[in-house]
Amino acid sequence: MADEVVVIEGDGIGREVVPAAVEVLEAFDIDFEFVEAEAGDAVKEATGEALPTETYETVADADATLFGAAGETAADVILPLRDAVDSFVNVRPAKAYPGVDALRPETDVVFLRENTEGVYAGHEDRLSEDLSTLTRVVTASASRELAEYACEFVGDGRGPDGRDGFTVAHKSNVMRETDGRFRREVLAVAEERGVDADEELMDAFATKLPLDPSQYGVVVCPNLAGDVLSDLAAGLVGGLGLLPSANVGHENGLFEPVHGTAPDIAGEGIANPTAAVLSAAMLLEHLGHVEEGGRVRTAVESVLSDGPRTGDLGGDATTEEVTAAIVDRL
Ligand code: GGG
Repeated sequence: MADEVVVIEGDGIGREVVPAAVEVLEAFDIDFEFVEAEAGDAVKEATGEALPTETYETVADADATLFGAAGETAADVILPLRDAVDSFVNVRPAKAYPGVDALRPETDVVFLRENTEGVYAGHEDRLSEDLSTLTRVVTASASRELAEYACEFVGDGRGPDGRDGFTVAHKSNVMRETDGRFRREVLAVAEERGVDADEELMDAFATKLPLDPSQYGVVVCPNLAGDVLSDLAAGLVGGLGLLPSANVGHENGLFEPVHGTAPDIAGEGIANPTAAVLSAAMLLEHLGHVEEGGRVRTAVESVLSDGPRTGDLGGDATTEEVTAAIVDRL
């Protein structure tokens, strides 16, 4: 039976990098059924809805989704899409590749970001003209589920260099109840599973990561912290054009570059397709096409090493030229 993959380009450079990733997927002799769906600013302008119900249901029923980025409507699109695939963890690898001018070439870190709650979950209220509030939800069940995943992740050798432990980043010295619960549950699961886990206050982590990224491998963190810290790591490896992500659910998954719509370069055909193509590699692996996913990574690494590169990496190649080079080296 064909793997049903929903393709949502979204806005801005999503319209350029997602077709590049699809081109890479199409290069394999795999029976994919691609289903196009819409989300983001453009569909909101046309229909009044940033995430049409039809898109949500199509994503929920599919095997996997490849998503680009949403602009002003990001909050109305990204969180519900993650919910549609029942995602509990956002996996974000930040790796410095040979040939890329990275601030910290020794960086090889995978962030495992809690994906359903925390301050990022959108429980906000405007109580008056002067007062807005946010309710932060942290549950033992979501923290433990993330920790179970982290234990399996490192246990399977999926951490950088096969590292077999992880670091929990939190701020439990101040947010004693919420981050305190998160920290306690994650560390408890690690202990129950016999997995090495150490901990770092997230502000200290933000200082120590750029100073010496080699001391970190897999980093487990709350939702917003994962968003911010992975962007920090992007700055160490050569920019956001290089970071893919996987929103992993129990069966389904949503795969998207970490970057947004990049309105400054959208429409020019010069966006770096690497993050989207590496997200497609994660999609392949999620669907069990592990060998093909590995081939995509190898081809991407080869092109980054000595192939054409886009402007963000100091080159002048177009999205199409980089994509063609990747496909050529599969
Ligand atoms: N590619 C998804 C996207 O739109 N990224 C930009 C963004 O705002 N991301 C926030 C998030 O991943 O939670």
